[in-house]
Amino acid sequence: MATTTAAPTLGEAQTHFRTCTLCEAMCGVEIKHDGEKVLSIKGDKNDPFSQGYICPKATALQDLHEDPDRLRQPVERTADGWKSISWPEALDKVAAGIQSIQQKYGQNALGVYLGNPNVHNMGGMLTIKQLLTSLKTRSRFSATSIDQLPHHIISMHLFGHMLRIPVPDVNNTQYMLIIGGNPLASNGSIMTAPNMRQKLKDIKARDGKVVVVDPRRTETADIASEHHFIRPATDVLLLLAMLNEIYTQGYAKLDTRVAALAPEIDRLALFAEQYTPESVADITGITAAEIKRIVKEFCEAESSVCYGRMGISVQEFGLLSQYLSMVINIVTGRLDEVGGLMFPNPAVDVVNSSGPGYLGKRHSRVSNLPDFNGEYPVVAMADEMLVEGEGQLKGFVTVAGNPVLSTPNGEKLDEALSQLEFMVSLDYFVTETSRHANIILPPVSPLERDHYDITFNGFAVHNVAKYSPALFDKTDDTKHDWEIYLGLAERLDKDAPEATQKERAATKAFGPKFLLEQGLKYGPHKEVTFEALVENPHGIDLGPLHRMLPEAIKHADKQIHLHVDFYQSDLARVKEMVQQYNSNEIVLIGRRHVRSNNSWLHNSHRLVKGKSRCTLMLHPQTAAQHGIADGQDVRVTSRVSSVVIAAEVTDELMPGVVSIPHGFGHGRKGVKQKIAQAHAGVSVNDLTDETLIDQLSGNAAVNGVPVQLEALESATDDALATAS
Ligand SMILES: Nc1nc2c(c(=O)[nH]1)N[C@H]1C(S)=C(S)[C@@H](COP(=O)(O)OP(=O)(O)OC[C@H]3O[C@@H](n4cnc5c(=O)[nH]c(N)nc54)[C@H](O)[C@@H]3O)O[C@H]1N2
Ligand SMILES: Nc1nc2c(c(=O)[nH]1)N[C@H]1C(S)=C(S)[C@@H](COP(=O)(O)OP(=O)(O)OC[C@H]3O[C@@H](n4cnc5c(=O)[nH]c(N)nc54)[C@H](O)[C@@H]3O)O[C@H]1N2
Ligand code: SF4
Ligand SMILES: [Mo]
Repeated sequence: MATTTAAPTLGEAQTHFRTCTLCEAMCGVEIKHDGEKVLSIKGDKNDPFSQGYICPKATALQDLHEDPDRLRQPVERTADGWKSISWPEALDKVAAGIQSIQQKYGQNALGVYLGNPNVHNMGGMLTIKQLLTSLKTRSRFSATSIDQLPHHIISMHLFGHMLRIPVPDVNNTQYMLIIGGNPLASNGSIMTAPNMRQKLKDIKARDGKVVVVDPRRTETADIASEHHFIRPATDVLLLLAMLNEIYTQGYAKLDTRVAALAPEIDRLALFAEQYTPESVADITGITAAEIKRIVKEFCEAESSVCYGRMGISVQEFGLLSQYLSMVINIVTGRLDEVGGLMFPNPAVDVVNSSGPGYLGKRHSRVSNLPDFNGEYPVVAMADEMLVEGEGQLKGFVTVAGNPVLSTPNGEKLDEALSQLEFMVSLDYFVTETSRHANIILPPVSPLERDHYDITFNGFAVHNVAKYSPALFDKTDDTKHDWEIYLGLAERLDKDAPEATQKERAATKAFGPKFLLEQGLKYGPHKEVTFEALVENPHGIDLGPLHRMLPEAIKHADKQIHLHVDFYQSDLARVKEMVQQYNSNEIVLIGRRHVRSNNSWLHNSHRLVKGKSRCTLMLHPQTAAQHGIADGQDVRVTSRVSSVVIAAEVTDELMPGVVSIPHGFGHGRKGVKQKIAQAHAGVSVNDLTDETLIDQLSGNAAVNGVPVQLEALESATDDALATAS
């Protein structure tokens, strides 16, 4: 037992402090327990970072831990269904399965997909390279390419490392422009910031402004100073027009400390030359006068920051849009300044221990899409399995991922997975994806492992450090993710170099916290030792964000490389989009709800109870045009498939835009999550299109997907009247 109370006795209420690992916000939780069971989960008021804040999902830590559907033992798929097998047998069989594929078809015929929860897992983060090295395959994929890939490419280009990503200094800004992010539902992303509701209210309370640009009037928009609807995937035009206006009005500051670090800065004026606010108003849906006012207020505010998230990352111009957002921060003097976009200074700086990243060293076999840092885009995955020829994927490993629900054209991937010769999933559940596996290897629950946030301290809006021991000891017949990785690595890579063998042995003997200690030793805060972390169970406050340039730049010349030519080349695609734009098309976007977490917390009754959240949101005017009434079933059809889903008519959506949340679709045969199955919904990724991508980065484009709507049964006149 590793709790913060000494000599615990079973049955007695004790208190344990830890960091919630379910989303990026890193909230401190206070867990009352009796040594065996969780009694309550509350916010930890003494956590210097989250100060008592938690969201409704925190209780899911308990639900997940106790979930009877969660696997505790490896299972093997047999003709008579799933059968439990022992760990040694499971690991041996998986290793044999992988080796057999690679011997028969070559190393790269084995694919691997890493899902999102990997980055929330200390042991996983610190040891995943052991697994990846031992798999010896170049066919790697991850959720990055349906998420934050643009951020990595920009940071690699500009600052010399894919993980050197600046974040909004929300605690100090006087003007926050949020384009395509909904932190009130998501609790923030690439911006680790618990209690965004309070932080945004604070901006307004100090006479600042919060401005939201989003095709949906979101929970965040509701508490903002103002909200502007925008046609999905046209943000690139808004951002170009903003840049144009910044130069036209003489707001560009080219003599700042940071501008002096960017030799190409003089070339940026020409970038947006053709894109006046007037020229983009019709397509974006935002008037020229409004764009000009936003620019004026942004530039004249004491401090300001432009922040874009999923809404602009995961669409056809994801990389160029994020680049323009960064460029706007740079030319207005907001990068590396208080209240602007600033670099965190975490106690374990992963930038020190990983490569800078690279783009397009190789291209995917079938779709010829560029890899990033050794990973091909997820949109390429199904074709790599389905299209015959040398290098076709015949075996597959998924680690903490559910790509059938989370990546475009899920039905095609579903089909592709069913044709593999061998598949293994590291997952808690028999999911839409892992049901195709021959063997599922389940790790322990988040409450059974220790944690230091390797990833999200790097995106935190205030510098902190916190270590949480495991709350409950795991039993002997269960395994950590990292133990599974090592178990496979030992079997697959017996001849590994001595250094690798040594690291494996040490990790096995001391656990991944030995790697954490090393990370702390090489980090920038020498006072943050492992012992200091143990002595401060609520966490250590390392102070507000501060100027980090030029030291934070990893390029040898300590300069910001704007790569203007690379980004400017994408303007040809923008021009084409403008020429072909069809404003009558209905387009689909996604959404998140505060009680959701991608595809995998729908088996918690507390989180899914109440009215169904898997609905098609659409504006009354769009509904009326298609004869759709509130609650009526609608067939939504895209290039790839169609789904039937109930309409939720609401003026939250911009006319012409419809929204379906992702992560649902649990009705597929063979899934074993009873509560989720009872709230199955449909998968929006059965509509999203693997051929609709951001060509510059290879990132998926799940926002702005053209769809057709068809009301399934004629609605009554009464219902139609309420919809119009
Ligand atoms: N249309 C649309 N699609 C999207 C998005 C969108 O906005 N719209 N968002 C995208 C984004 S941002 C992301 S990050 C991806 C997520 O995509 P994925 O990572 O593929 O999917 P998740 O739903 O997070 O599934 C995680 C799986 O890991 C398991 N799991 C949870 N914790 C652990 C653990 O500690 N160890 C192991 N081994 N398994 C664990 C869960 O049971 C679950 O099956 O989805 C993307 N897909
Ligand atoms: N409750 C909850 N929290 C989560 C998650 C979850 O599933 N549930 N997932 C976690 C993960 S993995 C991530 S990556 C983060 C994501 O964090 P966020 O990016 O903050 O989350 P989203 O809700 O996807 O916000 C995207 C917003 O963009 C808008 N949008 C869609 N298309 C466009 C467009 O073309 N232009 C513009 N301007 N806006 C557009 C959507 O309406 C939406 O409001 O959330 C994390 N936190
Ligand atoms: S906001 Fe995120 S980290 Fe905080 S309690 Fe909710 S799920 Fe956990
Ligand atoms: Mo994500």
